[in-house]
Amino acid sequence: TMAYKESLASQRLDAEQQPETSTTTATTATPSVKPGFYRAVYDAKNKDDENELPGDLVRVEGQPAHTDAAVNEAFDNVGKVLDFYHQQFAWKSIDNRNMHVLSSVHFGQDYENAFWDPDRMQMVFGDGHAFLYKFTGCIDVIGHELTHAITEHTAPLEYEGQPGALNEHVSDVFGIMAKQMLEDETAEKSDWLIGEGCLLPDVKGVALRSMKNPGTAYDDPRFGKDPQPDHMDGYKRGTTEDNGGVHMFSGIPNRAFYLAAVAFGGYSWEKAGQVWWKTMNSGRVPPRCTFIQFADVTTEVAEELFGDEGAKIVRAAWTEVGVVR
Ligand code: ASN
Ligand code: ZN
Ligand code: CA
Repeated sequence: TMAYKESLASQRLDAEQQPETSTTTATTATPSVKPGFYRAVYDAKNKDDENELPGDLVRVEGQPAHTDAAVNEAFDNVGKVLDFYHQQFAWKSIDNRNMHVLSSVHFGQDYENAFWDPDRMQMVFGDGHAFLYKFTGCIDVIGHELTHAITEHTAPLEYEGQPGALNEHVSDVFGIMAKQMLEDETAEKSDWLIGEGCLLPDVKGVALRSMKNPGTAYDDPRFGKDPQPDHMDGYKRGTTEDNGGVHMFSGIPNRAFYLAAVAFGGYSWEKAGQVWWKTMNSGRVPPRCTFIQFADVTTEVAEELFGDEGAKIVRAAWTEVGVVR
């Protein structure tokens, strides 16, 4: 029922401002400094053609709220995700150079998806129809899509098979942390649901995905059951659909992140999130990274940041989902 983009191509991005490297690890205590973000929201006017994107410009930085709720939701939630990345990881916008963030709302007729368009370098949101809606209202969905763009600048994981599932996983990891920061929830307290609020009210389910319990997000006679396995026992090679099941097998690393975050305790972005962020910026994640390689790098980085105890926590999480022994 859901259409997926074919692939995420790597791309070069033009910088808006002077390059600035930052190695600072921010914490919750760091005050929010407006680092010069620039958001623009467009109305795609329900046209289905990607060639007509972005559409009509309706709201840019500094302008007051529009009459269209989807426009304001996209604008506000993009701002919250940019604040999250800046506060926790000292990262400026998509490319760390304050690249403008473009979003188009009302794409297509009854279009049930949201995606990062790598060719046009913008986010695109449909209105949904029978199963899903209100993508712009979910900060974790916006965080997920924006993270696809950021991943191209940190460790561009090929959008196919295991690296593709890791690409999906990383988008869920940073999407859920943006939501957890907004809701001031610790790892323990969080629901770990992606796209809670995006399922139409009559759908039997709670969200698009569950990072805590993959495979349990929905089960509806009309749309089927959440297909995510929560362990390598459920991993199948050779799936051609969905670029080799990138949205399916991301459940396995997702649960590992959840387990690590809860074991570390406190807010997810303080320990587990720092490990995953440093991993993506380590230069040790190749484009065709496998689950095992990713588990190894996160474990190494956990050791570097949090010593033996940190490495033990991360290793145990990957062991529990069957990626390593
Ligand atoms: N919402 C999906 C995603 O971000 C759309 C896609 O497959 N590109 O992964
Ligand atoms: Zn995605
Ligand atoms: Ca909730």
